[in-house]
Amino acid sequence: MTDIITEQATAAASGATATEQFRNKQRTETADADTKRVDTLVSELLAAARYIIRRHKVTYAEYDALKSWLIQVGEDGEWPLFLDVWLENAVEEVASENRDGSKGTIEGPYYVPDAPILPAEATLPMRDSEEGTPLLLQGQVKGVDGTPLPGATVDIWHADNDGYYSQFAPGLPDWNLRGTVIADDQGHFKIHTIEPAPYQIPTDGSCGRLIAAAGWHAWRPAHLHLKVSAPGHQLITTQLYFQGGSYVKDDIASAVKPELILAPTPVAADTDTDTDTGTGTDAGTGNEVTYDFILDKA
Ligand code: MBD
Ligand code: FE
Repeated sequence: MTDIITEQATAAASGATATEQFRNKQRTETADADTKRVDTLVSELLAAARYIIRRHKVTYAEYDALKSWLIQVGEDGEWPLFLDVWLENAVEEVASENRDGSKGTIEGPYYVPDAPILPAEATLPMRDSEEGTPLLLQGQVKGVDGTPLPGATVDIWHADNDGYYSQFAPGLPDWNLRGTVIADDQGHFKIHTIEPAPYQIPTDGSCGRLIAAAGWHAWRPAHLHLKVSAPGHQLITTQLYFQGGSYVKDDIASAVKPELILAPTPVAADTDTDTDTGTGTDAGTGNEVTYDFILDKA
């Protein structure tokens, strides 16, 4: 890297990081290798593909285009992105169908575990010059019966005002806009951050080529990602969106649910008497919103 050329965000660079993060991930349950289950799932998947080939009379040129595209997805490291954008929503739907608590949604490819531990009221790590409308997200973690949950944690990560995630785009501090907030003994938390911008799938990689070839758009609405947990309760992985924002009704990853749309309001101005001193403490400083998380028992 030279000190003159600014590194650009590339599909291959963010894909390589997403692939590495996925390999490091420790799932609590590992998929069992039951022969019958593998036989059923793979046989049905292949049967569906053969059905489509026959129904649409797929040509050798198209078959070769598919082969070269699939090879390229791997070379770009974009399997995590591809799968999380176009398939994870169905997996999440199945996984959460018996839950009574708050809605979850997909995790996506950009979670990094072990973000800095922060107190119940905290500002996420961010640059001195961090752009974006300040946002205060506050709330309480509770059980389905309404009991406050002591010992809850709210792990939060989101894109910046340009739509970039730290560790997946160059030039951002490692833990920018990522933190593990430890709620207080009543499950309360107050997180100061900035509102993220919508996220665009990289246009220079295989997923971008597919989107262009199919005439789709490449966008996810602005969103906050969260993992909320408490002792004795099921962890929920979720996202929160912003009412009226671009792509809320047209998310390429089909991960928006009505219960996950926030309507933040401007922070009330101070009630001090020095309203005309221009010190900046009187004007409303961005937006605030309250959102409680309800967790099912483990
Ligand atoms: C994201 O930021 C995201 O949340 C998902 C699900 C897929 C790609 C990028
Ligand atoms: Fe995201």
